Amino acid sequence: MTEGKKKLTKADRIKQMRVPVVDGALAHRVPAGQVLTERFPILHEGEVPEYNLDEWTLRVFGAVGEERIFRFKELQALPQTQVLVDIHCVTRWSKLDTAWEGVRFRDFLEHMNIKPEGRFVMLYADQDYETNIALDDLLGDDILLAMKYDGEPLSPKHGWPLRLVIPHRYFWKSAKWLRGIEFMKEDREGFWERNGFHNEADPFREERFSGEALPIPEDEWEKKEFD
Ligand SMILES: Nc1nc2c(c(=O)[nH]1)N[C@H]1C(S)=C(S)[C@@H](COP(=O)(O)O)O[C@H]1N2
Ligand SMILES: [Mo]
Repeated sequence: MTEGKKKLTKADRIKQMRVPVVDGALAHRVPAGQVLTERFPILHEGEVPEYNLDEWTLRVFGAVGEERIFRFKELQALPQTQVLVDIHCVTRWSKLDTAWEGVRFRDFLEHMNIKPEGRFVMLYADQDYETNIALDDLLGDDILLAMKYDGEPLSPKHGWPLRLVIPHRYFWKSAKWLRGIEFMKEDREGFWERNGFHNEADPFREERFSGEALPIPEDEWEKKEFD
C-alpha cells in the first residue's frame, strides 16, 4: 500500500517527546514527564484579545437561581486572595511558585445561587475557547479567578483582565480571557477535551490524553513564546 505518511497529531507528538527526570528536593512537586522552566511560556489559540474594561463582562449562567453579569469593578471589589502555586502544562513544562491574586472561586460562589444539579462547569473564554471541569474541582483554597500575576495586573498575553488558575489540573483548564461560566447538570467536553486530551487532566496522574487522536494543527511547544 502506498499510503502517505500520516501527519502526527499534537497528542502523538507529545507522547514521543523524551524528557529528563527531575531529582532532589523538588522532585515531589514535579509530576512525571514534566520539565521545569523559570520562564513563563505563553500558549493559546487565536489572537490576544483587546478589551475596553468598561464594556467587559463576565456572564454566569446555566443551573443558577438567576443569571448574573459581572463588571470588572465588581470583581475587584470582592475580597482578594493571594496564592503561590506550581503550574503544569500538558506540553511538559512546569513552573514552580507562581504568584497570583484574585477572587477565590469558592468565595465567588457565595455570590451565586447554584442549583444542586449544577455539578459541572464550562468555562467560556476568548477567542472561542472552552474548557470543562467538575464543580468539586473548583472548591479548593488555591483556585482563583485571577486578576494579578506577581503583584501586577495580568499581562494581555497571560489573560488580562481575568483568567482562571486551577493549579491541580493541566494548565489548559486555566482559561485565559474568561468571559462566561456555565453551571451544568451533565459534563460536556471543552476544546482540548474534544481533541484528544483527557477530561480530568490531573498532572500527578499524567492524565494527558483521552486515547483519541484527532488532528490538531497547532504545535504549541515548538512555536511557544516566553516571558
Ligand atoms: N482563552 C484561552 N485560554 C487558554 C488557552 C487558550 O488557547 N485560550 N490555552 C490554555 C493552555 S493550553 C495553556 S498551557 C495556558 C497557558 O497560559 P499562559 O500563556 O499564561 O502560560 O492557557 C490556557 N488557557
Ligand atoms: Mo497547554
